[in-house]
Amino acid sequence: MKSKRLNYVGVIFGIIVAFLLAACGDENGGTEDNGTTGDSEGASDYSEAVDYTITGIEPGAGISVTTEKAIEEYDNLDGWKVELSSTGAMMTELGTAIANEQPIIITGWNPHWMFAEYPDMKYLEDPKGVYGEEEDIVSLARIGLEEEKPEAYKLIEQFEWEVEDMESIMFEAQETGEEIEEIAAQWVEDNQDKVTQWTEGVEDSEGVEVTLVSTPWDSERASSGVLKAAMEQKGFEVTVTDVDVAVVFESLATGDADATVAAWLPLTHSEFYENYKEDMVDLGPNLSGAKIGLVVPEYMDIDSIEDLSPK
Ligand code: PBE
Repeated sequence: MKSKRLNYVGVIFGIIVAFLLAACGDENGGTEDNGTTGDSEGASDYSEAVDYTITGIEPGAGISVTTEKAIEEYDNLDGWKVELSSTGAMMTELGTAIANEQPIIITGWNPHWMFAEYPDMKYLEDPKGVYGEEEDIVSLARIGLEEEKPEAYKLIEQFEWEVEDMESIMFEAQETGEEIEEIAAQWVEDNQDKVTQWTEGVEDSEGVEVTLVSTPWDSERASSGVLKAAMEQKGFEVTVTDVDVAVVFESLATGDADATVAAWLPLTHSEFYENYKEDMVDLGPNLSGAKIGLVVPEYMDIDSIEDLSPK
């Protein structure tokens, strides 16, 4: 009697366990059916494989600040970090990863030659919009420049070009190994039709000194180099100084520099811009269609920042 009862309990227990297992199995089966299990397993593999690390650039860059913000804003980036070193180091790590088909997540942007060198890369979707949409590269002047050096102010305000123009200089520098500033000066020689538009109505200004502040990335070495060469045609004596993003904004606010053509807005440099915008003059975009974000090789089977897994 006793053993029969135990048996009965055992059978009931067995049925419950079997039922639970079946239910779990069903759940797994369900997710496998719509394909998301495969994806999220892949994503956690990638996340672990990159050691929950985004490969970044210089600590002072706008994209570095923005990436710290992304790590805070996305719950699924809990425990992640961004490794900050230099653009050169990031490009070397990217090259090695791609050569070995290993996963890597970098802080990427356009215009840059990275997409020409490695065409099979993609921006991860950014549903929270931390990296914004399209960025402009904006010209800013110190307060008082318009009154003190009106011809310089006018030329800088009229300076405007296209992504393709900037890229052509960056690619040529990348391919030939020549200095960007030299190629930029040559570009000005070869593109007088554009230069004439920038210098329209600007009087010759022999010996007028202008100090431009810029950042050390190829994109801004190209634009500052082009503007310098164009201004020199009108007799200006132009100095370009490459500094940290923070110093670009500080030196305009204090009046130590005349102008910059290196501000990425509305997002990349917003932290710096918001601090100082009352103390400088916004001359509008000199280039539209720039972009920043997290970039991965196409062979990584993820599409969105939200496909990554927390540590
Ligand atoms: N960048 C290139 C810079 C601006 C130019 C996107 C790396 C940055 O501040 O992030």
